[in-house]
Amino acid sequence: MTVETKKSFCRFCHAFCALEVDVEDNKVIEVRGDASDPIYGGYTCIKGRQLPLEHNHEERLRSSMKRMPDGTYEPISSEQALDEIAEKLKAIIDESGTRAVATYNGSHAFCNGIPLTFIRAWHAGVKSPMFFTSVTIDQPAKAIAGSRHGMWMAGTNNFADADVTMMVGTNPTVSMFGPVPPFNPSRRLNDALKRGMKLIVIDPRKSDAAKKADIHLAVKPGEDATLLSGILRVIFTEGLYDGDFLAANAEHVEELRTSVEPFNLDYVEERTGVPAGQVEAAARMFASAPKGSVGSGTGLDMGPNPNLSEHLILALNTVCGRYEREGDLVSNPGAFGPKRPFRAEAVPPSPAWGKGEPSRIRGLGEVFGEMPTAALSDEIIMEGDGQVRALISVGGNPVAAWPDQLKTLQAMEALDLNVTIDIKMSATAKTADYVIAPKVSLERPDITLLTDGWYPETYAHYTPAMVEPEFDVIEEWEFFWGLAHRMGTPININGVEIDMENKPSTDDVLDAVTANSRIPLDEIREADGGTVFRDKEKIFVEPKEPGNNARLDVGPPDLMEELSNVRDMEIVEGAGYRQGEQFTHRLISRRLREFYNSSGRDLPRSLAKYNTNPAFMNPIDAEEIGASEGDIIDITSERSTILGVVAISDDIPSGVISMSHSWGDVPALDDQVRTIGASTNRLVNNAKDFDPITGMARQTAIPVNIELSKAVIPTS
Ligand SMILES: Nc1nc2c(c(=O)[nH]1)N[C@H]1C(S)=C(S)[C@@H](COP(=O)(O)OP(=O)(O)OC[C@H]3O[C@@H](n4cnc5c(=O)[nH]c(N)nc54)[C@H](O)[C@@H]3O)O[C@H]1N2
Ligand SMILES: Nc1nc2c(c(=O)[nH]1)N[C@H]1C(S)=C(S)[C@@H](COP(=O)(O)OP(=O)(O)OC[C@H]3O[C@@H](n4cnc5c(=O)[nH]c(N)nc54)[C@H](O)[C@@H]3O)O[C@H]1N2
Ligand code: SF4
Ligand SMILES: [Mo]
Repeated sequence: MTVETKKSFCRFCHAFCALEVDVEDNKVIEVRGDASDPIYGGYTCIKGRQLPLEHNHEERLRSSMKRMPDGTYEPISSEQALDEIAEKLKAIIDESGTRAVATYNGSHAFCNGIPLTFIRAWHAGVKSPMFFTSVTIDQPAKAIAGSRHGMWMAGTNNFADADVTMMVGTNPTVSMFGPVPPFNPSRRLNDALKRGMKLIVIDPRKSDAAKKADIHLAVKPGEDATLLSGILRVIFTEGLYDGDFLAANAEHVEELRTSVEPFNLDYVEERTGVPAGQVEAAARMFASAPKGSVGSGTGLDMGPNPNLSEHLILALNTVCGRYEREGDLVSNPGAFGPKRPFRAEAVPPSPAWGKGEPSRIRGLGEVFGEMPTAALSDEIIMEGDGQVRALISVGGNPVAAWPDQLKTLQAMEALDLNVTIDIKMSATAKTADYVIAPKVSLERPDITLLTDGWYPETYAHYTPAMVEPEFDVIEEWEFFWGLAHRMGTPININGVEIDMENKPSTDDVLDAVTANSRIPLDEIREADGGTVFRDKEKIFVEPKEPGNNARLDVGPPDLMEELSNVRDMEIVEGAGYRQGEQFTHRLISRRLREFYNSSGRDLPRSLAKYNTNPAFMNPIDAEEIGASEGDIIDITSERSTILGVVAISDDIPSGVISMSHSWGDVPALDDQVRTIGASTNRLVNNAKDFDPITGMARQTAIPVNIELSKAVIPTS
């Protein structure tokens, strides 16, 4: 058998690195970075290099599964599963209405060009508003803050020619996220530092990014709003702001200035642990550089006051005028998005909440057209009109990822119909009535839709399927098409009515998804591999439209009130938030290079690096509780206790535990912590300290106590 080499791209994570794929006998046998690719230049990571194993893994589901009355699973054909599930959905809708039917779309609905669009359209056809995604347990604050502050149509300054970059709670060279474009971000960051770009990192621990920073502000977890206010105060008092830009394009500047005024540096130092001199230096470094912006990640948006904190990020860019201006080159006008103008003007605030379907839980409701995932377990558990009775999870793992794991487990049990589409028997799949086996990435045609706007130039990649699986697996959209076909509901994508009698091909669906593309998909299909598309005429940022007086709102009254409440909080001894709370540590979230949320925990080369999610802690803290490397500790929040495997590290400050999320399983398996890890979401209380707009629970900076565990855990 000969080996054939074809071009494709990795979808183990959302970075979509360009690959060369060796195929033999309809089997993926090896992948390499495509060195000829103009954007990625051959980059891959340890996860992507294990793609062949992911495809051929012995534990991969090669058929869909149905739960039997005794709790075991038996294979079921996808057509039979669809018949049964469609029947059940129809019965539930007849009895309880369409609100009883929800979908949750996780990270692997995003690492794929079709599901989000297709499943939204399915919801529209079924008339169910209950569309949930992982975004609302991730960084919903970004969309909320943007909708309240407004956005700059031409975008913030590019990373490629930035003189300064500030990163808050993000670690781009590991996460492929944040202000560095996630295409070989290590190289991009190193190149930028070599050409003289200054880097400021705000992170409690010495993260990979912090190790490269000119200034690292090791903020006490969860105190970012205070620190960012301190930075803004320095910029105002020292006159380092862009007065012309503010006068022409912003409103409520005075309100912002007076609101940050009480955040004097003594106070900021006491509360955040960052020395006053460092706050000053960071503010000067950021504000005095001509170009460059601040961006944030999960470390900011999962903490307390996420919308306020994210607003302060936007305000910092606005106050320093860190936007592309009239005459600047638009380096990436996008391939798959529609043609649109790029003008040097504000897109005014338009709050992305308070409309649409109300949630029955905690006064929440729709945010930017989705329902809040942090309240979905309550929507399932709480009886009464509108109760969610059927859940279809797509490429997500609620038991691992949703805040408040014990409540999530209760919800999974309470469902009348629990379906998950997953490549393996995940912690969630083990609670499901049906597990639908999907194709894995290299088995499907796909496009670089998610990353379209992040490229430094207009770049796009269409890949055909590399191999055709010889067993009964279907794509996510095929599952939803199959349901709609049986339920008699329509699917309309970008004005294209999908044929509901004869199943279209994946390429037909991709055509519908990209119906409004600036660059036609057929042109992208013609290229072999990832390609940079250069416009015949360069596109430059146009002047503001005459008569347009839209302004960015840097100091909306409700947020200024929230900021004043933050300032009024008493500074608590130890790690609690409120007076009377007795906690010694704050547990913070982080990512590990070798895994993608709960994915990768079956890949040997990843497991050789970590076979658990260690509880990283400072040597002094370990000594204080008598713990050594590899010991088991109890980590206790006000919600629950989990076990953690100690890993001692000088990179973690005293008072902080740093742990990766989405590990572990159900409580009955806790004694396997050394090989399956622990669920940090069991420490999270989704009904306390939640964000009142998005429902976002506090998933980092969680107050905890630690002690050497009395649990007897086998060492291997
Ligand atoms: N405490 C705490 N909680 C967190 C976070 C945190 O930092 N701290 N992070 C949050 C964030 S940012 C996110 S995005 C969420 C993630 O939440 P989820 O997306 O719900 O969790 P994942 O573990 O990414 O789930 C992905 C699932 O998709 C499956 N899968 C892999 N490939 C495919 C495929 O090709 N098709 C299909 N159908 N399935 C596939 C995997 O086996 C896995 O079970 O978790 C959130 N939860
Ligand atoms: N290898 C790998 N890559 C991934 C993922 C993965 O699991 N593994 N997950 C993907 C997903 S779903 C997402 S959303 C992105 C997220 O991308 P990022 O947001 O960049 O995620 P992290 O790498 O966890 O970086 C968050 C940083 O915030 C810091 N932090 C924690 N708490 C606080 C705090 O209170 N304040 C401040 N200032 N910092 C804090 C942590 O120490 C950490 O260094 O990554 C994606 N990429
Ligand atoms: S960073 Fe790694 S996992 Fe993500 S797309 Fe690239 S090779 Fe795949
Ligand atoms: Mo995420």
